[in-house]
Amino acid sequence: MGALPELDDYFDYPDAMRDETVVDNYHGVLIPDPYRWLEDAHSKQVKHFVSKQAELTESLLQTCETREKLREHISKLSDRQRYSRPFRRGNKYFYFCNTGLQPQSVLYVQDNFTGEPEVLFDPNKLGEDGTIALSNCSVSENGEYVAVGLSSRGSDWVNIKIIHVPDKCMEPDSLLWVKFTSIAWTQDNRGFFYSRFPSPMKGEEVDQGTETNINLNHQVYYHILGTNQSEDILCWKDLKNPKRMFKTAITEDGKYIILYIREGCKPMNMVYYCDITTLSQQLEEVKGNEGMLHFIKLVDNFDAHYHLILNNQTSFTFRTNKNASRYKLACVDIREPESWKDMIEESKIDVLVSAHAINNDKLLICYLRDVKYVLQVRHSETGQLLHNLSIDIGTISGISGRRDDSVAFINFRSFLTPSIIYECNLDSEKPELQVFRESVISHFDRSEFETKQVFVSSKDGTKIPMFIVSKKNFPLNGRHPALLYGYGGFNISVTPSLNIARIVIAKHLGAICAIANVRGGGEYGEEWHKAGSLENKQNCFDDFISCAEFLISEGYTQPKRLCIEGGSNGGLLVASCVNQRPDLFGCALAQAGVMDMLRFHKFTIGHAWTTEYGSSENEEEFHRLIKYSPLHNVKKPWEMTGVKSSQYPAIMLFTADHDDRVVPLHSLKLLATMQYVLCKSVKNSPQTNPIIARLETKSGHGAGSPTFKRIERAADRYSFMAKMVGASWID
Ligand code: X98
Repeated sequence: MGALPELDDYFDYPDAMRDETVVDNYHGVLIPDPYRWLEDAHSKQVKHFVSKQAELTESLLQTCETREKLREHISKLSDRQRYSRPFRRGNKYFYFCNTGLQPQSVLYVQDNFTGEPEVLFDPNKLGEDGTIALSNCSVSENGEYVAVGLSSRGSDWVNIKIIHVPDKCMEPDSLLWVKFTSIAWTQDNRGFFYSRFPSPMKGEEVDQGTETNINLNHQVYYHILGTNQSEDILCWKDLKNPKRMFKTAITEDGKYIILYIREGCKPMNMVYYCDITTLSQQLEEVKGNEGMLHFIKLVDNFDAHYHLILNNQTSFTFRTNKNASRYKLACVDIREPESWKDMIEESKIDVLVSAHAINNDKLLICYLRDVKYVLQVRHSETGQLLHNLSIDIGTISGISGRRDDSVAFINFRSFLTPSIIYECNLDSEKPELQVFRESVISHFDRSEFETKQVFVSSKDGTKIPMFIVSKKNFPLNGRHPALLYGYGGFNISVTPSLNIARIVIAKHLGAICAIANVRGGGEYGEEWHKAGSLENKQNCFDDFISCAEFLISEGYTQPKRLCIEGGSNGGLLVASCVNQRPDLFGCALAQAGVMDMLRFHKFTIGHAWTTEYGSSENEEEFHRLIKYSPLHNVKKPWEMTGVKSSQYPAIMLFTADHDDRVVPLHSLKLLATMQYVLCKSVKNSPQTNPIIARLETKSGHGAGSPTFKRIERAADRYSFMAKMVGASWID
């Protein structure tokens, strides 16, 4: 184990002007915002600030001894063939494959199941050094056309293009200003429904993905193949409720379009439907009078979440959390919309996380039991359990197959298992999982590692599950470097999954990697989610802190060797915990975090998160947010504790110029604030641990990031961690 760093050099952080005149009045409370100018990403001053910070960070990273070795080893273990599940449309099969280090995965097609695969679309050929990602892919019913959503430089914006499968050529159709969309083909293969926002006013366009303006007035359109986007038919909008978001699906029988309506990120939505057996005629009418499709309201309130699993004519089966925190399947005949019946009742312990209708009357059901997946075959009309399909401890990360397929393809992964794709014939008397494709990692011997799950008592006594991945047989001597990861929000469960970079740091830095399933996620259903949102948000931080304390008290590590990590909502988790317990950690990595809790709702899709956090526009919620908003709670620890040497852990914030999900201003403002409060405003500050930011270009919130960028980011992140917690390379 290496010595802890002695970072006596005072960092010469770039100057950042403080505009003391910017002060907001929130319900009578005055809150200064001296770095408001950092919100204008296009200004010269911000570009200058960003480039100076990037220079400083790079100069520090160059001193991190493990950076190159990490890059090399993560690269070596990433260099393996990775396949997606195949899926069938018409008589063709489609799948994605990445040979290893290709920036983006390539789309393949083959005639029938045993045909020779051919490249259908390779996003790597689109120039821009691998930063154009395929974010959506939807194939027409006859397998003749593929609508692909292309995202540039990590932005959430999507440009839909169409590929003609027989000649593999791109059609001239090009759909812009598309975001947060499904692509739902009608079964006549004539076109599809998609959702978009209004295009910006002339003169207001900037480099797509760098805007911060709020996304409002989502609308559903129907695009007819071979036409110009200006001719697309508006099918749904709701200008009276500009924050509502729409997603469409076509039932497998092709008879109905389902409109899901959400407002915010709560697992709650309305459901409307429209009989589209006479779609052509309806579209003509809609087009003529600029009206909308005639949708019928099935669920017209935001009481619960509903997702259609299957229909038999007018009998619809939904996965829902209506009066069922852990979800259930419920049926309704749409001719009697008031009369719902449970088909699979809520389990007393497990969360029903997904259901897929395959082979006519079979359902593949996934449950989550203490954060591990359980897979079952049930009857689609009675819900009766037919078979338990035994799987290892891990995650079912996806299932493909439809009612007219007898075979399902099932993706499995775990902490020490890269993706396995199973094939399961649901037509057989006793369906079994057979390995269809398995990703093999050379130079990786999983028997060197172990995974365990512990349950940590949080501040209020709630048991928090935590996975621990490490090399086998290490002594609990309290000296190991440790990485603790968490997310804690939006009903998102953090389930077992292989992370190559973490395997590398477990092996070569002797690190133990812990994954805390803090409240706010969906691990135990909606109750668990609610217990970590709105007025309960502090529970997330308490849980994470308790997990850190557990790692210390049980002899895994010690504060100076403990690094916490999280992204997005997890970036907020990390930054809040650092503010609340700066003494507990040696290093913190906060990626793309929501850091300004008073203003997040003003930018891009931030308004949708008020269902999780509340809003500073509401007085009661303002008082809650100000208590934990990372930007507003940076305090000098030596003043809080009276201990002169107390300081913040080493901190690396991460953001990217095309992150239009959590816009960069959050991290930039927090960075300037921390550098000022802890360092620049104090003569001979005790804060010698660095506070820096990795500011990426041509990148966004994370999705669609090319392989080489993922590798570089991980190497930078963990080489910084290694230096800060005193971990040296073990061969
Ligand atoms: C979002 O903000 C997700 C954004 N988003 C979507 C899609 N639909 C949405 C509908 C309503 C609200 C938000 C929606 O991406 C969507 C629809 C169809 C296809 C694809 C996407 N999320 C939160 C986030 O990114 C949590 C995860 C999803 N955050 C960043 C929360 C705080 C930090």
